[in-house]
Parts: sequence; structure tokens; C-alpha cells
Amino acid sequence: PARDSLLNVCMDAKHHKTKPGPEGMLYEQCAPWKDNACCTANTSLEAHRDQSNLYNFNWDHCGVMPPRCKRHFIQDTCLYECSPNLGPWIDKADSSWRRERILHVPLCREDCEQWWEDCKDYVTCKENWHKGWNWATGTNRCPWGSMCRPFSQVFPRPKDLCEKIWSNSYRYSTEQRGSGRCIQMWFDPAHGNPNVVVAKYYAWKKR
Ligand code: FOL
Repeated sequence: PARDSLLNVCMDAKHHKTKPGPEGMLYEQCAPWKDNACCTANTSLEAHRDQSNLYNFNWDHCGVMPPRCKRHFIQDTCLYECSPNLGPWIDKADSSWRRERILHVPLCREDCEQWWEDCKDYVTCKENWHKGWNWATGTNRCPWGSMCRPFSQVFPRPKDLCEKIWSNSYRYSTEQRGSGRCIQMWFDPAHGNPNVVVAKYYAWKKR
């Protein structure tokens, strides 16, 4: 595809807008994207709720997820739903709930490592959180026969967490925050969105 078609775009998925644009207000952790976003204000609010109506996903499937861990999942949801800078990694998805997905987005090492550090004492029963849950009650519960184990066992290294949890949405990048070579889940919008230049770099590098 033309390289420009990889920039400033939204994936064709469950809650994404068709095109990015400004949103007057985005909720808390999603606010960094408010000047140009693929999410609506309502999606940004739902991203902060337990059992949100986005995917009816229950973070607390093995007991209550501590807030310092949950904030990373909220931030991941904000990036996934709101970022207009993931175009170089949009891929076809063969699933019932979205036509496109992201694949191998190079996540900055510090963002991945902090996510793992803050979640390593929490527990889960699954390595891939996209598939294989028991949805009989309307929300995801651990499938029969799976056991709740510490994150540090299910995901021995930060790379395992970031890559495996959402079916390779992310690739663990050894590049650092601020390098312009990796996508940041966390950023201070006072200095603009650092992922704009990262998308440009990979749009020219790819294909
Ligand atoms: N964050 C990132 N970075 N990438 C993502 O792809 C992503 N996806 C979600 C949330 N954050 C993300 C969406 N999460 C199901 C489970 C999780 C989910 C969306 C949907 C679900 O319904 N799973 C069914 C299978 C459905 C199907 O594939 O048709 C299951 O078997 O559990």
C-alpha cells in the first residue's frame, strides 16, 4: 500500500472510529490521545471500568487485580482503542469481532518491563487472553482445568507478557522510550505524541 495509508489511520475493529480526529474530552489515562484519537469519549470511559462493555472482559478472573497492575491494562486499552499511529502494524484478522488487528507493534522495553514488574505478583489462568475462555456467564472465566498461577510463572519474562497476552499484538522492542524507534504506551502529551514519528519511521522502512 502507499506509505501514507499507513499513517494517521484507525484499524477496522470493534469500537474504532473510521478516521482519527480530535475528541474534546477523553477519560483520564486515555486523555493523552485527545487531540487525535481513534476512540470516542465513551470508549475511553469504558476502558477504565471493570467488566466494561467493550469486551465484557473481567480483569479479576483469578482474584482482584491490584490497581498498580490494572493501570497498565487500562493504558494498553487506551493505546489499542485510541492510537492513530499503529497503521504500519495493522493486519487482517479472522475473527468474528473485528476485521483488522495489530501485529508486532514494537513496544518500548521500559513500558513492557514496568507492566511486568507491576503485575508479577498477580495471578492468571491463561497466557493468551484473546481466546479460550469460558463465556457461559457472559464474562470470561477460567476454562475448566486451568489453574490460577502467578504472572511470573505464566509469563517468565517481560517479553512473554507483552507478546503473548494479546496474540502478538506487541513485539518486545529493545529500543528505549524516546528513541523514536518504539511505540510508547505511556507518554506526556505536553511534548506531543511521540508515536507519530515512530509510525513514520516504520512506514518508510516497511514494504
Ligand atoms: N490490547 C492489545 N494491545 N491488542 C489487542 O488485540 C487487544 N484486544 C483486546 C483488548 N486489548 C487489546 C480485546 N480483548 C475476546 C477476548 C478478549 C478480547 C476480545 C474478545 C473473546 O471474545 N474471546 C473468545 C474468542 C472470540 C473469537 O476469537 O471469535 C474466547 O474464546 O475467549
